[in-house]
Amino acid sequence: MKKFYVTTPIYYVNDSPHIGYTYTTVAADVLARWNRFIGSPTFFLTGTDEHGAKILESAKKMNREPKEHCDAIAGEFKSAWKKMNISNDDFIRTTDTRHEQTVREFLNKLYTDKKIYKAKYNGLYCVQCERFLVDTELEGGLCPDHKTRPVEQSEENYFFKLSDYRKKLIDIISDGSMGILPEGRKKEILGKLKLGLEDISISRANLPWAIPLPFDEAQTTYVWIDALINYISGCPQNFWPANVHLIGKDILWFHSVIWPALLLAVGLPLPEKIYAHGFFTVNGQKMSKTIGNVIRVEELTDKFGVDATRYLLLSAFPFGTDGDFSMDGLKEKYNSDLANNIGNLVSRVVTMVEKYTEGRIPEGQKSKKLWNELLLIKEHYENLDFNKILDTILKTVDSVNRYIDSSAPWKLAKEKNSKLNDVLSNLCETLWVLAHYLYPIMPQTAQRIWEQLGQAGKIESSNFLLDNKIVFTKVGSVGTEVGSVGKEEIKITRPKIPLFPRLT
Ligand code: ME8
Repeated sequence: MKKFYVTTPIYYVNDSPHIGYTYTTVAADVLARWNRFIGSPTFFLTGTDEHGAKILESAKKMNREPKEHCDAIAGEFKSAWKKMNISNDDFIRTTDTRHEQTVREFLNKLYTDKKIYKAKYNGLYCVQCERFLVDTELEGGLCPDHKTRPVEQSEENYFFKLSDYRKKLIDIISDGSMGILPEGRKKEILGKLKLGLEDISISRANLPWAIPLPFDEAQTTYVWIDALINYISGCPQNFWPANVHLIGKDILWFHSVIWPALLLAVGLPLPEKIYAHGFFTVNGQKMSKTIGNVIRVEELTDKFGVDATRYLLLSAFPFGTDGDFSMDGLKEKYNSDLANNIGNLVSRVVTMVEKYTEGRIPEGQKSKKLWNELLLIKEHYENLDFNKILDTILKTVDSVNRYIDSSAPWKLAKEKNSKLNDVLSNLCETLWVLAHYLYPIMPQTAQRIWEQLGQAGKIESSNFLLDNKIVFTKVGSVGTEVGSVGKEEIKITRPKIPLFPRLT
């Protein structure tokens, strides 16, 4: 089975975690959970970006020592991810000794292989972006993203020979040997590369809060070079190259141009895919501290619960595109997709089995595979097409609800018609399969459905996604004693609390 290594950006510790970071991290978690479920050896890395002028400024503002500040915010990220049920295998911090050591080795290799040279540089630096801006990017002299005036910097720095890699980058991006997704982003990067590529400064002369260059301690490492190397320093043996670097579109240039060029320069394999998702606004406005519309993770989890928040983030708009969030929109989606659709289906089926067959999953004719379409989801996961995944799930739930309406089990029960068993057994199987496909997105919900179907243990130990066999296991058995649909011992239980209580 092919290994799977997925990463998120490492987030700046200038601010507490908000739903922008949660968006990317949940998406990466869904991919990691899916890959583990289908049996791939999986490694999922996230972490925090802790050096540079921006972090130093934010520490000063909060009257904290830089490291103390980083510890506090990195701790907030860790607990936010725990709360969101994020299954990262490691959490890398750029202040970790293991990371600093890797950065030194990486830079030393570039230096000894003569991929770095010293030169004078004059430029306009935006601390919030942590990069130099060129004149054509400015709007009225200001950074277009942060609306702040960049500062003029003139110093002697070390430069990486980025321009040497222009042709090679164009080739590997054009022929798809390093994937950039969605397709539109690939075109955007190729377009820019065709215009030219300049060398970049990789060090700073007067910035103490950064990793000193191993070959010239008077200079420190540029924060972006430091940060990108986290994907190597946090990667266990045999997992490189990354299969997916999941990022927002704001940092695509760094990941699709600078990062692969650095890897080519040190002779390491390139990531398989870089996926840049869209950016979202809140009620039509950019999420920012100044506007005061930053949504914290807890605001969503307090209202909707963890699983629903994961679902709502991924379903609000197509993954690769920009979109807008509004609390009203999220609530509407919660009620329609989760309370009325998925939650209601589970409750309908479980209630009928309890009422008509005393909680036993009956044996019946499998006349109809209601869940056939769910099998297509595998391909959507491979393409990171979260929208198609969710659409397929909702379509299936819709058609199962229609199947219930048309087969009217309540009538069959009244008539003591033996077809009732066929219908109920079909429905139980469908919920069983559905729970598997819901698991990566809503792991706790999937587990609850699993338990309501009378299944013991953890749903993630099920083999269904490997062998497509439905095997209902008797509660209390130790894994070897398996039953099939119809075993009397399997009792399904109606939950005391609905999966998704309706919000008013
Ligand atoms: O750029 N919509 O970190 P960062 C969607 N440290 N995604 C959003 C978002 C929004 N409104 N706001 C933030 C950095 N994000 C560097 C990365 S990696 C080697 C170094 C997400 O704290 C999105 O994933 O500014 C975006 O790319 C990332 O947060 C930027 O996080």
